[in-house]
Amino acid sequence: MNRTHPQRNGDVATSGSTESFSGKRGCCHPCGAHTGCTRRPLCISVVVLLVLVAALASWLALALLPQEPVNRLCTAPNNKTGFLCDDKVTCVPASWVCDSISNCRNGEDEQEQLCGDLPHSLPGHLVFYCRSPRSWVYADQRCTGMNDCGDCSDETGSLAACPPCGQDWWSCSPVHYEFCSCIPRRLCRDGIQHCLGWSDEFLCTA
Ligand SMILES: [Ca+2]
Ligand SMILES: [Ca+2]
Repeated sequence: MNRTHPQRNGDVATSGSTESFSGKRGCCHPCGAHTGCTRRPLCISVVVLLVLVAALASWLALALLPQEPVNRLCTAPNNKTGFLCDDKVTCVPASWVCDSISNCRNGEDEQEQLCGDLPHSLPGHLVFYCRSPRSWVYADQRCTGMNDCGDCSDETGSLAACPPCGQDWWSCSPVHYEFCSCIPRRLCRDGIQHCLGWSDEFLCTA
């Protein structure tokens, strides 16, 4: 009698069960019992592809998240409005930003993104808009005693809202264009008229 016995190295159908086949070969487990050994590279490829897709999705999610704007507001020496450098320590006076001199260690006060379209490319806190249309000065030029706007709107009136003349200044109507409502006391009693009513020469005390 000729009987056909199952072949030891046969395929799944002739070996009797997939489990015994897999156990002997020691492969194909990651993708399930019904896959053949010849698919193992395919299993690995699928896993690698999934990992890549997950990584790409994560990167895209991070890239598309709205970036938190860096808060650059700080107070520079002499209580001036300033620009905070990346080191989070150095505070550059507003008027030092975009002056073609790098004042932050990495030059972030001069970068194109900041200086490419003045004053619109500047953070709002660095800019003071004068009363005259399209005129602006840096925020730290407001209330300095000097007429930076040209129409004194950075020194007098409701836009600037400056405090009265400081102790180093004398209040009067200046003769010279460079001042607005105060002159430096060092100009008092120097023999030269600086106030319309001559108060700098007759009333001012240095
Ligand atoms: Ca600068
Ligand atoms: Ca000024």
